[in-house]
Amino acid sequence: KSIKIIKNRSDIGAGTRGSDLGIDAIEIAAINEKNDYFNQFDFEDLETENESIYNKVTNSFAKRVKSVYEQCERLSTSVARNINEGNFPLVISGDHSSALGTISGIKAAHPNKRLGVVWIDAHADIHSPYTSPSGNIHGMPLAAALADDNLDCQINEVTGDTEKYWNAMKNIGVDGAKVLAQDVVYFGVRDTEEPEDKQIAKLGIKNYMVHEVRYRGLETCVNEVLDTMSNCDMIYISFDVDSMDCDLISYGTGTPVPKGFDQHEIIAIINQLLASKKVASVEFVEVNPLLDFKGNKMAETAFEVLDAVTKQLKEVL
Ligand code: DIR
Ligand code: MN
Ligand code: MN
Ligand code: MN
Repeated sequence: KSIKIIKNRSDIGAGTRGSDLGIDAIEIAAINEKNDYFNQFDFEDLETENESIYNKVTNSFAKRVKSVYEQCERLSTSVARNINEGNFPLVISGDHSSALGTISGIKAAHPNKRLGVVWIDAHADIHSPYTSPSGNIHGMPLAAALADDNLDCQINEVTGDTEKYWNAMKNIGVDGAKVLAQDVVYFGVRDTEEPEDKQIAKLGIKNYMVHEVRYRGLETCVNEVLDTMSNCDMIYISFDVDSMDCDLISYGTGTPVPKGFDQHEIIAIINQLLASKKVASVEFVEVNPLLDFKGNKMAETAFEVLDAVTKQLKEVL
């Protein structure tokens, strides 16, 4: 298998612009340390519709939902095609709404295989338009992948195009749920809203918090994850850079949160998961260089992770 980089330059699911520039910021980080990483692999640069639509907010409970839906479709199609061609899709995206596209593409390529999802993030991203306080779809990809709207906690009245395109999102790649709640685990979630807390408790999704990973040992925790996912045929890893500690690393992301992981912990988590040889795709999201007051520090750190993870990938593919 060979690695295929998929560049998905879209920021329309976030509340702040600029995560679409994260891909270039990561490339520049590589170039500045004279690492020719981005010349080593084939890549695809997905089409986007960022500029024309960003300021037209018409669906306030799921902002820009038609375009997010279309972008997830593009990514899903690319991921599915690459998997079918025998490539390993290494996805670099802007905002995290993209994760629905990647997950959908994996399932489209292997509809009968069971998928586990490891979500490394400060946020749970399990809102639906019915519960979202912000209407930003980067807070919703996991709910779409689970095809669960959490109507028990409904606060918004969702109608018209918002409802139509949200329902369409749940059917990208394959119809309905792409993953079971029992096959999802979080790492580092520490900034949630109440409807998310209730949903996580109801669905019984395990969250390996930063302090738990440190006191129990990272290897023990990841082994436990692989154990609970022993019935999964494949695993998808979603790495939101805000899972890292904003004070320690950088504020170069849309919603920075303190008290997160450092980059070495992230590398260790991902590389131990990769060693299982079950990982079908890894995705990097939410680097926003426009918000980085330490220069390009977030992208440099994301590249440090990308480079280390790629070395492990080359070993296991
Ligand atoms: C918040 C922030 N939970 C929301 N979410 C995310 O707007 O739904 N930030 N995903 O990265
Ligand atoms: Mn996220
Ligand atoms: Mn996040
Ligand atoms: Mn939040």
